[in-house]
Amino acid sequence: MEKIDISSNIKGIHLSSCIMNASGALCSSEKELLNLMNSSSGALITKSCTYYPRIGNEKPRYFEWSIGSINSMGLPNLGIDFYIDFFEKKDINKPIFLSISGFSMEENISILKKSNRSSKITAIELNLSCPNNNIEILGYNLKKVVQFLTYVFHISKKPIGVKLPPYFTDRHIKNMSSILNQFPISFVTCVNSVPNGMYIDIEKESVIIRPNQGFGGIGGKMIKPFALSNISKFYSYLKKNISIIGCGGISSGKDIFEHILCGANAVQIGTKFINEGITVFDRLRKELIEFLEKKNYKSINDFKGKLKTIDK
Ligand code: RRO
Repeated sequence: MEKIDISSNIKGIHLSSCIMNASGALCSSEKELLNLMNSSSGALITKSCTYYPRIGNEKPRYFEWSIGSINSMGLPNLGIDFYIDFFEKKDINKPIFLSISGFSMEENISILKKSNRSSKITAIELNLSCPNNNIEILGYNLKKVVQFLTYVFHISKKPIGVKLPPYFTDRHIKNMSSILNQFPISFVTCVNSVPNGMYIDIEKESVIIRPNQGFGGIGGKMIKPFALSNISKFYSYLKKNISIIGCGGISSGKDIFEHILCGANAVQIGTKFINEGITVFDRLRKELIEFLEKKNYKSINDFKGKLKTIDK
């Protein structure tokens, strides 16, 4: 019998485990979604969807090495109608998050209207941070974020969260937080991949991915310090009724502990899920429980957001 409770609550949405997939990681097709539904993940999030299906960028568009991953997928997805129909026919045993990433305000509004009609979709994660669209990263344009969220909250009947890009200055996070604090946001997910990275194949003296001259979003182990700093800063600036979902560089139970210590309520697994497959959720769950046992913690609330600083 498990003594340790790793369940989580995201503004009233109950997750039996605080560990879920990251949008984009093995969550696009019917087979992948079924796999996730049958897994021990505490929730499921879809690949960011557009109104119409997209095949995405030319391959090679994803590469992984020992400490990171680079991608320029270009939003391959099956379109909103597929995701709504897929869940409509299923018995659902965990919260379903629909990630959306339309190319314009109008497209996002049309997607949101469709998702309103689905009783199976628990919440929406608005992707404000796709690094590979060849249009700007919305999360870096605070004026547009205000316009966008104003529209969204007029239209959507579902709980709404936002997936944010990594920020690199305190002021940027402070300003973004004061905007988010003005809306009835349920959660923020920190962070999407770090934009405009590059990996070089020195044998070929070439970039490693084809799209966008080889530039792409960086994920995996090497981005954990940026995920942790963003979670920690948002935790200090956001109203306490906005939950934080941590994402970035998790490959062990201890990494999850760090995300929660910084203030995350739940965590998403991207690169490591792609690398290890569906059993990653069982392994991480076990590792987290064993670590909490050693620490003598009974639930994630015992240490969430309690990161210490070093006194003078
Ligand atoms: O599909 C992508 O290229 C992609 C997206 Br929408 C995203 O949000 N983050 C990412 O690393 N790749």
